[in-house]
Amino acid sequence: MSQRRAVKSVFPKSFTWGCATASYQVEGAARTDGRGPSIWDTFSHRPGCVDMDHTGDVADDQYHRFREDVRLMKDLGISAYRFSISWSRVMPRGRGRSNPKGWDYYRRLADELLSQGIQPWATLFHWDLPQALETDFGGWASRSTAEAFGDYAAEVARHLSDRIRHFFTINEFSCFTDMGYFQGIFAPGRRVSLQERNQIRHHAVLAHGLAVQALRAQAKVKPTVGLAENLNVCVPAIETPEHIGAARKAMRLFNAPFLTAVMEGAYLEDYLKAEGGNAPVCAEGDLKIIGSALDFVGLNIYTANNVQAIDREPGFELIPHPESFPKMDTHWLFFCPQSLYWGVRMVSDLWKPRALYITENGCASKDKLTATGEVLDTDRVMYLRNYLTSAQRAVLDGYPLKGYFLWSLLDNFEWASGYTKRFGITYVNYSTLARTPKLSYAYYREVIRSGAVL
Ligand code: PNW
Repeated sequence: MSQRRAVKSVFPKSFTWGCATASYQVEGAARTDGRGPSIWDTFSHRPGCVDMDHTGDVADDQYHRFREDVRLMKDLGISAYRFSISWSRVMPRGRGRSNPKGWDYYRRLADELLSQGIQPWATLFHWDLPQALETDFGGWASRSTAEAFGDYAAEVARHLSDRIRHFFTINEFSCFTDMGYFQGIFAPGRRVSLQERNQIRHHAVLAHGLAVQALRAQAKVKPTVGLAENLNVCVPAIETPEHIGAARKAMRLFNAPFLTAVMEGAYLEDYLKAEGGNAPVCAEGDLKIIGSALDFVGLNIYTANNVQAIDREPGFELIPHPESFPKMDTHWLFFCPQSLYWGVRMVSDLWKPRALYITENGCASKDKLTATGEVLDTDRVMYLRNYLTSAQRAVLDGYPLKGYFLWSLLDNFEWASGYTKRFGITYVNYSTLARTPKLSYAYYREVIRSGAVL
């Protein structure tokens, strides 16, 4: 065929296409303009905690280069940018004194986005807890941190809700609670007991609920409030009613401490029974706060677990990934495109949220610059094509999937892996901080332009 075939749009015009990042991973400027230290500054500066002892001191320097990055977004054609607010940049000790220069930065960023027709979507907490709260209270081990988070959310609403309408309270509960305080592989790198782990989880979901209420109470214009959760997605090993039912049951239980509690305003009996004497202690009214109604639910989905039905209790079984299961360039990132469809479908069927967004999806690849200065990441294009096809299936089935945010706009500080893992659709040279759009950037631009998977 000599002529270019017109592609039929599948995603509606109103579909939100975006990219996501997080403060500590991209901003840099760690000691600039009065920013206080966070637990990730402390952790990354402790030898041996992060690969190659990399830190977020400079990262992508988005703090100084945000105009260039907004241009990249504009050329890409996205209509929304998901970024996070560094709590210790705006409140250096986590509570009390505010830092005007910190608020100014997020105002400048929001204004630049809006001037280019891009909606700012702000996450209040993407793991960079102010160090002072860790030092003074033991961080998330204390209920005081949840309360401080509610107060901080009220401050965010007061300072930024005139220009930012979309808010995520918290990003990914399990990563900063379990991985930070129980496994100790993320900041603050502690290894607490099972009871403390469960209490920390409780403080995290409580903080989310307090923030939902504070944002609504203090916002100048009615905000849209949700969260971004990397739920444990269960896909049926085979798409039969039997296995689908088993996967749904598994999903509700595996997410019991976090998303299930948030959506149901209750802890499952099975979760409490399994934890026994280590179950979290709740104050009166906590669960009602945790279950505060949301405007939308954001799902960070990269991979999934296969589940099959069995004819003994509990009726389902998780199938471990065989050694030969294909993976992207990270040990946990199994290639499982149907996770987007099943994540959306299961959450819809279980809890009927008003709206759903994929708030993160993407992969790490071993990207290399060619001699001519290109990055031809065909593996990431393959990943995105398959995952987006799966998102498209959810839209075609009529599930309320309203948008998709790709992780990430730029290569950035990948937590304990430092800069060794690249998740961007734009390549960052960490010596010069030059940005080079990859092949996957061009691919995503075409998907956005045509409203269909190509
Ligand atoms: C998410 N896991 O983290 C985060 O929200 C991002 O900040 C991060 O850069 C991105 O995904 C890529 O990793 C995750 O072990 C970290 O399954 C670990 C896991 C999942 C998500």
